[in-house]
Parts: sequence; structure tokens; C-alpha cells
Amino acid sequence: MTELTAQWWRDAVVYQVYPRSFCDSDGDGIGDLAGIESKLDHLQWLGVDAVWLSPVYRSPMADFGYDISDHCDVDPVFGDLAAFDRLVAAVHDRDMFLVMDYVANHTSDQHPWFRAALGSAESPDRRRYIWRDPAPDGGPPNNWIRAFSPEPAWTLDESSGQYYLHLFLPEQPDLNWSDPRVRRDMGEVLRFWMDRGVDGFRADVIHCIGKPEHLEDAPQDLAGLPACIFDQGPGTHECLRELRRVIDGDSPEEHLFLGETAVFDRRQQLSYLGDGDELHLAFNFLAVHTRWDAAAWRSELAATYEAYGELDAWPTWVLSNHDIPRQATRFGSVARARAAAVLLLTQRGTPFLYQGEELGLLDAEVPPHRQVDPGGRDGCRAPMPWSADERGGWVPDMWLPPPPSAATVSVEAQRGDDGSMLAHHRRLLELRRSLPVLRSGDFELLDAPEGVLRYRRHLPDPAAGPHTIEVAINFTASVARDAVSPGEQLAGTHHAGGPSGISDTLLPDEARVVVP
Ligand code: ISL
Repeated sequence: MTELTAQWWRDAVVYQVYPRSFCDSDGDGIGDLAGIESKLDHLQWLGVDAVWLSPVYRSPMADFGYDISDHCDVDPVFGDLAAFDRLVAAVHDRDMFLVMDYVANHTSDQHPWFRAALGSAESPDRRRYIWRDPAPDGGPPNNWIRAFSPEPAWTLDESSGQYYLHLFLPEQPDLNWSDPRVRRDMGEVLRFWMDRGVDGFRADVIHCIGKPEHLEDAPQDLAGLPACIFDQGPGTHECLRELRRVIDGDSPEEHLFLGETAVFDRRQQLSYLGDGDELHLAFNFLAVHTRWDAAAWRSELAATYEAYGELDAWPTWVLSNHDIPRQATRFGSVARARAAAVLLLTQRGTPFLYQGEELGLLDAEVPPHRQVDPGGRDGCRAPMPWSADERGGWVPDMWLPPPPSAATVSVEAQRGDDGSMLAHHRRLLELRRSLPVLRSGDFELLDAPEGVLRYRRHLPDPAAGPHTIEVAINFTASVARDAVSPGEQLAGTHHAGGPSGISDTLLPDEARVVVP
């Protein structure tokens, strides 16, 4: 049974489950909570410590769950509250933690709050959302653009003659966090799920929740960009501090407050950690968008560790999620994704794996008639292949087509194969769990030939295991000499481990973890 320990996330690797695409227990072509529960033994075998669930709340699914119509219920497509409670208990039975998505910036337009707000400027619920009169020409109140398509972030409510703000789809109206009832009720949502046992929250686009009182036009240099990346000013920080107090409750540092800070300015990203009184962790999307290039990664790692080090803050590392092309697709090959797993799982900070990453999945090619996501993100959301058949064990009318090569790139095909991507991940996770130096050791970049990234992790006084670990990654398609210290190899892309790493040469796409 999981004992809540202060700041458990600092020692954890978190696995993201996208529930629609994880495991379908009832054969309707859509994954569900009972399906997730049935695969927990597999996740435990893999060696992850926590599961983050993308939204399972009741939702009309305009944005596949990121549009919530009831914050205190489970959508019937996924199960019910009893199934949720069983899942929480089953996760805890395996000494893992469960993190839930928390969508605070907006609700569904079908949420009772928005239904009540619509149409009447007099309704007390009106203030839960953000309304403005039209511009003098009758158009939207400012020049903000919504996500997913270059259209205004405003929709006219004809019956009241006012526009409402939505940084995402028109079906996702933005909440007004300057309304005390929104703050109170959204705090209650956190308590509701903590009372059911969840161990933390991944807070969706949480940097957007505060809004400046005067919603002025975006400056020229930002005008064409979606408004969801803007810094919304001090209001957000005030809200984050308030939410953190709710999450801390009487047992500070036991429940994770992780923010999807989808911004591309490092200082802005770090600002949401406050003085240790806002988010515990902020996703580092600058790393997600770093291309497969040794010099680019060298500067990304240096900048992240420097900025986080100055604040004594704990970084996060993530390479993929349900919004972006998978790294095997993005970086151009499974061999690179295999090296990227070494990069990800040997960092200081909390690493996140997205379901299927451990198999080296490629994005599915989704033909136009099967495309369902308004943001064009179907490819990376293709259902997880469990068995070695062309649909990966899913029924014929699965909600999205399978990823390519499900017959070979599946859990069944890889589980017994010691050379597989799955076995590679399992070894890296086991290594991270067994070596304190990999979790909490210092990080230092080392000189390396062009195209190679080389770094050292060091722990002055480890509780167990070696004090110093060296990692070297060849980003190129050529052999790299003088690229790694000879020493005992603990893990790698090309050799499972053992005393093989005596040479200083890396093969193309090779990554190695050694005791120098
Ligand atoms: O998906 C993106 C671009 O295609 C991102 O800009 C994304 O919209 C952004 O990272 C916010 O994502 C989160 O909130 C969205 C939801 O659609 C995403 O799935 C979620 O991860 C709105 O709730």
C-alpha cells in the first residue's frame, strides 16, 4: 500500500496514460478505467512509479475530455466513480501513485455553469466566464487567436450580444478566476479527488488561468500566435498560490501539483514555481521542442540545469505526450528514440513517459475520413498495441486506427525479447531505481566530439552504488571515437549491460551508461 511520502515525485518516473487509447475492457473500441486497472501489473513490471491519467471526467468530448461538463463524475465511456475508486486502490496496492488531470482554465460549453451563464447577463453564473462587449465594429473584443486554428478566441452569444473568451475551442469557454465562486468551486474539485485518494494533479494549461482585467490586444510580435502561450500576469500566480494551499491541506508536499506550463520562455516557465509556493513541478516544453542534435541538447540541458539550479528547483523531463508527434516519428527513427530513452531516463529531475514510448511507437497515419481531433493530434493518440496482431488486440471499430506495425511493435511481441525497446526501457527504469546517483546526483556536461553529447552524474555520498556515472550519446549516423570513458557498462542502446563497454567508441545512434 502506497505510503504518502513528502515530495515522492522527486524519486519517481511518471507514466502518462491516455485513457481512450490505453486498454479497452468492454470491446467498444475505446479504452476505459477497468482496462487501465487490468494493465497495472504490466506497468509495475515495467518499473514506473506513478500513473498520470489524462481526463476521465464527464465530457461531451469536443476535445476528448479536456472539455469537462461535470468535474465530480467519470464519463460513462470510461466507467464510473466505483471503477475509479477500484483503480486508485489497485494503483496503491502496487505501491504506485495516481496523478489526475485537472482542467482549470476552461469547462465544456455543456457544463451547467456555462448553460446558466448563457443568454442572461443577469445570471449570477455569468461571472464564472469571461464576457466582453463587441469592438466598435461589432467584431471580437480583442485580437487574441484561439488554439488549433487561426481564428478569434471569442464567440458571440447572440442572445446577450456579448462575446465569451475561449483560448481553445468555442466549446471550451474560459473560466473567470477572478470570480470567488470559481476559485471556491474549483478548489472543491481538488478536494473531491484527493478525498478519493489521488496523489496529485497535472494541471492543464495552468499558466492561463489568471487573466488581466483589461484584455488588451496582443502586441504585434505576438499577434498571430495562440493566446494560450501568453503570460497572463500576476493573477495566475495568486491563483496558483491559493490552489497550492488547497493541495497541501494539512499534509504539505504529499500531493503533487504539476503544471502543464506550455510556454516557450524559460523564465516564464520557472515563474510558475513561485517561491516554492506555487507549482511543485512545471513541464519543460523547451526540451520537448529540442531537435535531435547534440549541440541543441547540450545547450538545452545547460540552460535548464543552470536556471533550475539557481532557484534550487526540481526539473521535469518529457519527450512526448498526447499533443505532439512521438519521438520515433519526430526524431526520424526508432534507433534515435532508443538513444533518446537513455537521455530521458538519466537526467536529474522527474522524467515522464507517454504510453507507447516504451515500445518505440510511431505515430499512426490517420486517413482524412478517420481524423477526429480538432487539433490534428490523432497520430500520437493511436491505441496502444498489446497483442501481436494488426490491431494490437483492439476490436475492429477501434476509435482511431492502430499505429504502424502493431504486429511487431506491441507489448506481446516485445515482452519476451531482451533486445526490444520495451526491455531497454525496463532496464533503464530498473537502473534509475537502484542507483541514487541517477535520481539525485549532480549533472555536469563533459567535452565530447562533434555530434556526441556526454555528461556525468555525481553523488558525493551515495547511499548505495557508484558515485559517478557517465552517459554518452551519439546523435549521428557515423562512428564516434574518443566519445566515452572506458568502464563498466550499466545500460546502453546496443548492449544490455555487463562488462562490455571497454572501448571509447560509439556506434551510430549508440548511447551508453558507464561507470568510468
Ligand atoms: O496541442 C497543442 C498544439 O497542437 C498545444 O498547443 C496544446 O494545445 C497545449 O499544449 C495545451 O494542451 C492541453 O490543453 C488543451 C488540450 O487540447 C490538450 O490536449 C492539453 O494537453 C486544452 O485543454
